[in-house]
Amino acid sequence: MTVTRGRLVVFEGPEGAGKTTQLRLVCDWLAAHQRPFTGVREPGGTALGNEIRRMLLEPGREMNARAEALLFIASRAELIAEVVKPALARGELVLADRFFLSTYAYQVVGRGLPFEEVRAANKLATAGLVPDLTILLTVPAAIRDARIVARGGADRIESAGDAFHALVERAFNDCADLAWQGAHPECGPIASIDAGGSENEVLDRVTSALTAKLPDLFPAKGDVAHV
Ligand code: Z5A
Repeated sequence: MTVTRGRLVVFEGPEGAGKTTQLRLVCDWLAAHQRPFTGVREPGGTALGNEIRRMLLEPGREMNARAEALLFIASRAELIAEVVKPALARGELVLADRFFLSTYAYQVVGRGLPFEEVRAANKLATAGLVPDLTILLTVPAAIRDARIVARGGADRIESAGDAFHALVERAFNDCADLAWQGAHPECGPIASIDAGGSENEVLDRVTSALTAKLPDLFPAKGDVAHV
């Protein structure tokens, strides 16, 4: 029997946009409907990746921007080889909390690293794997800041300063543009979602985008099962 390759759906956006919350809600629905899936987050998700995550996010650790980019990419290489590709080969849906779009926003635009070189390093890590869909959550900085304050704690990247985070936010906003997506095929299709409002209001928008792009996995409202 031939197993159809699974699909890779990525949740992206600046910190506090609600990626982790929405990914968890979609995973809850998949589990409740006995649909096989694998949920991962970056950086991390493997023994090596978790060690890299600790180094990358440790407050106060000094790190060159190039080393930082390569560590994010190394964590991705391990995650793809150890977890993502095997799950896709089993025909599973893989849901990822961040992927290359984050490296683009934080390291290329935020840190100012040369795009083509970072893109080449990422290609080495992913072996050409492209997301089937990226859900990009966008919400004004003031709302995100309030959510981050309510959550508490700040890691090394979150503490990088307002100018850095303004660049990152602008980079994520640029990705919503179709011309940008055409010039960045390694990112795959991106659906930009307004992440303002309650968790359930955002979930409604997320599931509409999932249904529009992946109707075989996420049936429309009124069909047998809907998120
Ligand atoms: N990074 C990078 O630089 N380069 C890369 O290539 C990659 C990553 C892959 C990972 O941190 C850091 O690494 C990240 C980017 C960088 N750093 N920054 N800055 P992480 O994995 O620890 O954290 P994060 O991805 O930034 O998560 P986050 O800050 O928690 O954001 P989120 O996942 O989008 O938000 P959330 O956890 O779902 O929600 C945050 C809070 O808001 C929480 O208390 C929720 O209960 C609340 N929330 C969520 N949704 C709502 C709504 N709708 N209403 C009200 N409150 C809400």
